[in-house]
Amino acid sequence: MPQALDELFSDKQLKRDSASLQRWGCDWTRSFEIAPSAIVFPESVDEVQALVRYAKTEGVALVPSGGRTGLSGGAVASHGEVVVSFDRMNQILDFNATDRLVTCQAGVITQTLQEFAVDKGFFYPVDFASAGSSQIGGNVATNAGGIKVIRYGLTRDWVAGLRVVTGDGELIDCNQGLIKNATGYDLRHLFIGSEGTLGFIVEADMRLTRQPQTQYVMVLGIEQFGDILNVLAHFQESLSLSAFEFFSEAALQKVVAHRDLQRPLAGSADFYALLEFDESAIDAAGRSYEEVVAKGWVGDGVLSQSQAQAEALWQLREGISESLAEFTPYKNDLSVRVSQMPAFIEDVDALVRASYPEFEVCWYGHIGDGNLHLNILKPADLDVTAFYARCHEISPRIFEQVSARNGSISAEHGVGLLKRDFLGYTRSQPEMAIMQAVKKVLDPAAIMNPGKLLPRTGGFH
Ligand code: 2HG
Ligand code: ZN
Repeated sequence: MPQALDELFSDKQLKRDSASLQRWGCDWTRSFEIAPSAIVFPESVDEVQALVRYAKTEGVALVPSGGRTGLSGGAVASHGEVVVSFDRMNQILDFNATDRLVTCQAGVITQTLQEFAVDKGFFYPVDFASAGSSQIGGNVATNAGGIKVIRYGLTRDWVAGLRVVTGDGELIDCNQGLIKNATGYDLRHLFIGSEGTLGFIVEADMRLTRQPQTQYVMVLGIEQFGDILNVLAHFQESLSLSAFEFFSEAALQKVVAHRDLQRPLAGSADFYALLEFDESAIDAAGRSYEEVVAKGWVGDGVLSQSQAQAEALWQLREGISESLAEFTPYKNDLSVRVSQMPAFIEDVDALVRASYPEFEVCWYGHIGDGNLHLNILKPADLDVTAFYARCHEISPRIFEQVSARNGSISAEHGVGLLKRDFLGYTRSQPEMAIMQAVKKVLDPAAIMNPGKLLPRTGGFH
């Protein structure tokens, strides 16, 4: 390890012990080698700039690290990289009620921003199960989505300004928190979702909105996969939903066992939909419920009677991912247009049944915005490498279905290492060539999260 890191950072900002390397060198994926050479904890933008300039001169690869809750290996350091943790840049720097803007350092935890907004009488609406550990910088770098996208959109929609340190060590201020700014290329959007491959986000101006009404949650039991979308369309005819999530009985069983939760309904169904809506929509939701039951799409349902029950019902959906971790799942995070979803689900379901007869498969996700999570569970007696090899054999066939419907092989989890070699199923060759050319401009020494996102084909990175 070059001596200079010790000169750039104090003892408390630099770790090289093996427990720390293992802890900060990975995300929630469990299939990649974890082998960083050091972890650094900058405390200021100046320190990030100095580090990047040093890394560029010395040819040291850097891996940015937020809350490490990613599911695609975007924050994994497998090749002796220096991990750049934003844990010590975790302050809210500014708030302006007129602008409805909060300026966050990259390491602010998502939930801290959500709570700060509520304290100020506002609302930060992007939400997901890992909000308690994920960081704003990571959310922006992966354009995180989550459970409220049908009402509030993605992280991208809440970023008003970004300060970014490029691979040259330059600090650039993108969009200055403005609403209107018609001065050419909006570089802010280039960095959103770039997974640290173009620059490191050091500060973000995040937009807030008004607090919503009290939310109610309904869970419905549905037998036919295809009817889930009929139910969605039917409810949307008469009310605005804040969320429309689904999960299969197999997924429900896992989360109920893992968190020791109550099942939502007296009986069971093959699938469940979870809907959330404003208090003022309760009557419309009740009428829609009667109608979807009458149509035979829904067998039974439950409506939250209290905030505590609404939260308990949400746990049935939000706890699924964590409950599957012990099965070393192979994760698919697919999206197509909502209109394409029924045919897409039918094709993927048939393919999965035929391809993985020996594996348990859990379906769940944000079906209201066209996003499916398909987790294939490793049988206890199969070795991880053999399991992943088998999944990698089948993945291209699933991705062909995605491609045929102009969908995405990574709706919200990012590309990282896990999906990198499959990027061509969603992005065209000319697009990938442009992405590589852009990377070369912003990261000429190829030190910013190298090997992530962009395929290695073409001899670049
Ligand atoms: C969710 O929606 C997360 O729960 C995780 O995006 C999905 O674990 C997954 O596959
Ligand atoms: Zn998700």
